[in-house]
Amino acid sequence: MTDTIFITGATSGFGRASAVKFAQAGWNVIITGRRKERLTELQEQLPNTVSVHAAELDVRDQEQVADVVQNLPESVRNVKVLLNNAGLALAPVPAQKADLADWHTMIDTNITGLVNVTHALMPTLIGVGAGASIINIGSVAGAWPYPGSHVYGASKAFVEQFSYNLRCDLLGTGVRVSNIAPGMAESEFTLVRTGGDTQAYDKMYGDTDPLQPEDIANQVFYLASLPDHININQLEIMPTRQAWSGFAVDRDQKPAP
Ligand code: NDP
Ligand code: 8X3
Repeated sequence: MTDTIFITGATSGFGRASAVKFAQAGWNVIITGRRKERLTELQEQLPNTVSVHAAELDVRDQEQVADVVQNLPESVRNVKVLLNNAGLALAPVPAQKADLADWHTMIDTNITGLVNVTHALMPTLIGVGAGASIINIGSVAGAWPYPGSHVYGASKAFVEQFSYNLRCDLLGTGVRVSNIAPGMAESEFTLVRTGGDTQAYDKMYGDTDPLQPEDIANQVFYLASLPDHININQLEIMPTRQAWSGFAVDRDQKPAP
């Protein structure tokens, strides 16, 4: 039987690149996201030698998640890999200037949405057993604090700990759980975070070599293709040209802005 991957946030970035990677490798793919036209466009580009099922899905909507999972066509019902990728950062400002609505949107998407989809698909994954995987997309922001990360980084810390905790409970089922924690990667992420600021996009990704969505897709595929007895708990990945900075110190004499 052909293996199937269920991808959240397949309309852009890592999710889209993963759909392409897995479909080209002969997997059936379930592509989901809110933007229907993007799903249609992607579906048309994927090889017709595999089953591709596109479903409009807002991961925040628990009923919609249940509906999509319950109504999967027979050809893609036996989901072997869940890629919990849908997510976003908002409010690139200090916490004290952030909009509370943006905080709620990040929590609803990065935490509640991921939990919704995981809960809905766990029985299927347990049914598949050995070799099945939940692959969560966390972030370096879940482990390393930086200004302006506030709720975004905290939501990704949830993803990391949830991944580890799931492993404890799924022990004995054969289902693997991994957290991928990428650093800077070029996608629509910064456009979403800044409300469409193309200058911020150019500043973020220009004059350096960020990770590309295909780099993350390759890691997702690597995890899914490992022998059944291997579980990589966490993969933290940065561009070679990204590293950490020093501690910040509040001084009486402020440097000129
Ligand atoms: P993109 O903005 O390119 O893609 C984000 C995807 O998430 C889109 O397909 C979007 O689809 C989907 N999405 C957002 N909100 C929802 C929702 N409510 N319901 C369903 N889908 C949703 O960004 P990336 O590919 O970079 O981001 C993918 C993941 O990687 C995110 O979890 C992000 O936090 C994480 N990440 C990104 C890094 C980076 O530097 N780019 C680094 C570390 C982690 P649609 O709008 O159509 O619903
Ligand atoms: C996205 C990476 O460094 O912008 O999760 O937080 S970062």
